[in-house]
Amino acid sequence: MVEGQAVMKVLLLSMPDSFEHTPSLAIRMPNGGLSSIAGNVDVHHQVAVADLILVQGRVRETITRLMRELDPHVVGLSIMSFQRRTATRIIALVRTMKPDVKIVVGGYDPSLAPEAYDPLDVDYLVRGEGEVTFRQLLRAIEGGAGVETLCGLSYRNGNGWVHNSPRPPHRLEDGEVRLPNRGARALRGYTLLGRQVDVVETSRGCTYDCSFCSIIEMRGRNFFTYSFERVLADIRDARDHGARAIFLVDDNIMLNVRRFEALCEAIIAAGLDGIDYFVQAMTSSIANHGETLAPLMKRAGFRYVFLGIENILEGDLEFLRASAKNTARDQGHSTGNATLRAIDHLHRHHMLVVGGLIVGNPEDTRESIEANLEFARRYIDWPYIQHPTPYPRTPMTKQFREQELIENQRLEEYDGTTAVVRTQHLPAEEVEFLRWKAERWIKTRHIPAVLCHDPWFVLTHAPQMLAHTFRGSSVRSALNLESDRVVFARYKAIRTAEREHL
Ligand code: B12
Ligand code: SF4
Repeated sequence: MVEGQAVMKVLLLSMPDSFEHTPSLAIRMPNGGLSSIAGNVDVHHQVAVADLILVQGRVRETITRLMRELDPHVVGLSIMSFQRRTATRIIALVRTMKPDVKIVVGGYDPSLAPEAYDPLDVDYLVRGEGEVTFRQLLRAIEGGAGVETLCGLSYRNGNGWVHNSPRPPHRLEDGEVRLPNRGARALRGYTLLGRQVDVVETSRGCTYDCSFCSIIEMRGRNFFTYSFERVLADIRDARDHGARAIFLVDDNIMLNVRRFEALCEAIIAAGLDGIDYFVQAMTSSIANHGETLAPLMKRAGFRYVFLGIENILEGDLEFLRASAKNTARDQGHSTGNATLRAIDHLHRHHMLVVGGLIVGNPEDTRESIEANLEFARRYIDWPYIQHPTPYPRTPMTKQFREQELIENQRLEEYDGTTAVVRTQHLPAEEVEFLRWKAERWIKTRHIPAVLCHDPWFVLTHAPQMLAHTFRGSSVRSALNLESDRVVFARYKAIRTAEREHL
């Protein structure tokens, strides 16, 4: 440590709230943003990262313990919009325990709805990417310097919040963003169906503009990539910390298919193909390049591919502004929807399709929703069906407001599987009921695939997994003595209780 430097103790927290398709019983992933921030502070500081998803039933006790053990000068929270209410409670707890601690918020919600943090007792708000802004903020706090010139930072002066100019997205060149610090994690228990999981980034950004997605408002339309050398070092580091499954969390890794193919080859050449990889993909990239891409992905170790199908009906795709990324092409000419072709390529090479669909769009009828559910039943291995959700500042939110379709303003329910907007033809609750009723059964069909791959996990967790998927059911409902509507009402009540983390 250089003379004059003071060790700052920092506690970084991600929120415990999860949603229907990532039940914490089976899926508990680290927050990639916080590990990255931990890896980018000046090295003399002491940082601990606590992903509260790992302690869903013990949030208050865990924070209390960590605050006592670490006695941090700075506490940072990473917050998605549906986690805002929990974050508000955690901020109050932290403040009560240590009134003079500096509280910093960051992530999608503070970046896209900074005004919501006006009434909260926080000191700083980091907008957009956080590595460099947070590093500079710590330096300023450490040295007692002003923060007026720190791009991407909002702070309070005597008259309220001051929002400094935005920080342009990092170009990810020249080691500007250093590797994540996984050693800073204070809690254990990350899992993807029984295998220790980690997250790795190879790029940031996207040049599409799907109307439901927050990414464009967050960082503009751009795409920057890390070098393969760095990506492989990151994968090795995750593996050395125990990961046997890795989720590549890039916003849109398939924007550059040639680069992705080269990445698969690099993973194989580096001998890192023994890990299970999970990636999000555009259907068009897989459909149009699947002949060569799919076998290569399989060899590199890819197991689950999340396909952003969004909807199988053209009208819905137009509303979602997702037609282009779902178009199959032959010699440059459109040959229609890419989804089936993409699924076929993946299945032929024994990869599993997580099908991202969005039902409950403004024009949706019972029939159009059923058509999507039927599609999921027939072609998808793990359904990831959501409802359009008006997150802050997305184009979709504007449309829903203009059409006065938003029925539910309770942000903590904006978790993607709670329908909060109605269609022109159906109330929100009916949309959710249709999805919920179908999706539980589609999920059970995935158990054999998991059993073959991770038998021990299934044998030890199957009863709890089924109980979770069918929560709300009873002996009476199993005997058909109770209607699905009654079970659904119970499920909704359970879900409401699950949202109370402290
Ligand atoms: C990977 C991912 C997931 C993964 C893993 C989550 C995890 N544990 O990390 C899974 C699949 C589980 C997931 C689930 C969900 N996700 Co998600 N997910 C993403 C995705 C693709 C990438 C996030 C990521 O890791 N980026 C890389 C890291 C490095 O960047 P970052 O997180 O943005 O962090 C940077 C900054 O935000 C900032 N920052 C973040 N936190 C903090 C904290 C401090 C103190 C500071 C200073 C800075 C800071 O600095 C970081 C480094 O630069 C994004 C974006 C996208 N294109 O879709 C959506 C996204 C974040 N997800 C979203 C949502 C809504 C969800 C779900 C609710 C439902 C859904 N629609 O899928 C669930 C709920 C999650 C849960 N807890 O159960 C939304 C959030 C919208 C919003 N306004 O809140 C996004 C933006 C997608 C969208 N719809 O637009 N997700
Ligand atoms: S392609 Fe994916 S990351 Fe890009 S705007 Fe659409 S949903 Fe967002």
